[in-house]
Parts: sequence; structure tokens; C-alpha cells
Amino acid sequence: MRKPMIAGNWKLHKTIGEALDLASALKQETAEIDDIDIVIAPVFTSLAKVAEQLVGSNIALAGQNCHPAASGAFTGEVSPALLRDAGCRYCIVGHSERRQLFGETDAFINEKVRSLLAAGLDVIFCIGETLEEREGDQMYEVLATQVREGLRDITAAQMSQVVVAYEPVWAIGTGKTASNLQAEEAHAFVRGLLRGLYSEEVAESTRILYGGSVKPDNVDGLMAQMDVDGALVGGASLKADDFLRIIRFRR
Ligand code: G2H
Repeated sequence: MRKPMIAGNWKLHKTIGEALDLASALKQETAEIDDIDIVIAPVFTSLAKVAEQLVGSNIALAGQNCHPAASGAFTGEVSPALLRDAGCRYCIVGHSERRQLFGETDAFINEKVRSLLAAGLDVIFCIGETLEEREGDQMYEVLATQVREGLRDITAAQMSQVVVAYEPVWAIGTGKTASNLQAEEAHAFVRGLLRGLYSEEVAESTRILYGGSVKPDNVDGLMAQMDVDGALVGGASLKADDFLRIIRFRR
């Protein structure tokens, strides 16, 4: 049985004060929830303060990105160890915005995954096809490459620290959500990839989140799918009411 995870990716939004307000509202309202892993990913500058605020809560903190190096001359970058130092348990890796806007390759993403795992953080590993790739019948090939290359040299034992997030690029921030069936098809395919690369046990125990315009009014249908184990939520994670409704999804 896979424990559901609902993760909020705040992207480039919220001052420290705004982040603390939202974290505080979420902390208060989720005090009784222990059957779902709840994660929020504020911007780097808010992490340490939000971590203090979340002490004693059921909410874990994630970085939105990292650099694979432990330290060195990498102006503007943040290492896995520093994310841990700031209070993070997780880090998002391979988000399509990183792949598309910042030119991140599967190989670079793989370096980050390895570095994060070595530093003791859990990874939320994002994959997803563009509209062009879907319409050109390349979706399965693209997902297979992203999974194989992104998880290269990651062992079956390490996979217990990895959560996969399927985020079709055409559904991100566009208001277009994948249909329940489209999400399930992709998730079942990804689970099959994990079965082939690792084992039945890894495939059955790895959580696969759906991301891309998840909202209070579509979360229930998505979460009802057999292979959808949670959601990575962008826009709708910025308001307490919406995010709380998503956390309280009904299957
Ligand atoms: C996909 C998602 C969160 P949104 O990027 O990672 O964002 O829910 O706004 O589509």
C-alpha cells in the first residue's frame, strides 16, 4: 500500500512573510492528518524560516532545485547538504520548467538525483512529455528515456527515497489537466518501466504523483486512478483553502 503524497510547488512566489502565513495556516489545519505525506516547496530564501515554523507539524519541506556539487565555485547554486541544513527532507528534480527554461538534460538531472540521495534527501523526480511529443506518438519513448537516464545508477534500495512525478508539459499552468484516463495510462506505463528496470517490489512501492493544473475540482477523479498516488500542485498550492481541499481529496 502506497501512502499518498500531496506536494505543493510554490515556484517563484511569496515573500518570507507570505510563506510563513501560508505555512502557519497549513500547519494548523493538517495537525490531525497522518495518513498522507504533505510537502511544500517554498523559494530558497524562505526555507529556513518556514522550517522553523513547521516544527511539530505533519508537513515536510522540499527544495525546488539543487546543484549536484557539494560546494565550490558555482555562483547562485545551492547544494543538497545546504537544503538539508535549511530543514528540507525532499528536493524536486527535473521539473519541466528546469528542463525547458534552464536547459537541464537527463544526465545533469541524474547527477542531482545521485547527489541528493547521497546527502540523505528524498527526491521528487519529475518527468513528462510536451504536446508535440504526445501528438507525434513519442510520449512513451520520451518517458522511458527520462526514467532510464534520470535514474541511471540508482539502486533498488535507493528507490525507497524516490518519488516520481508525471507532469505532462502541456498541462502545466495551462488550466488543461490530463483526463483521468490519460493520467492513469501514463502512470501505469511508468510503473511498468520501474518493473522492468528494477523489480515488482520497487514498481509496487514507488509513489507516482500526477502534476499539471491539479485543482480542488479535479483532484478526486485523478486520485481515484489505481496508479495515481498523489499530486504535485503548483498554482493551487498557493492558497490555503485550495491546497487543503486537495489534501483532503476523496477517493
Ligand atoms: C506543474 C504544477 C506543479 P501547476 O508544474 O509542479 O504546476 O499545478 O500550476 O500546473
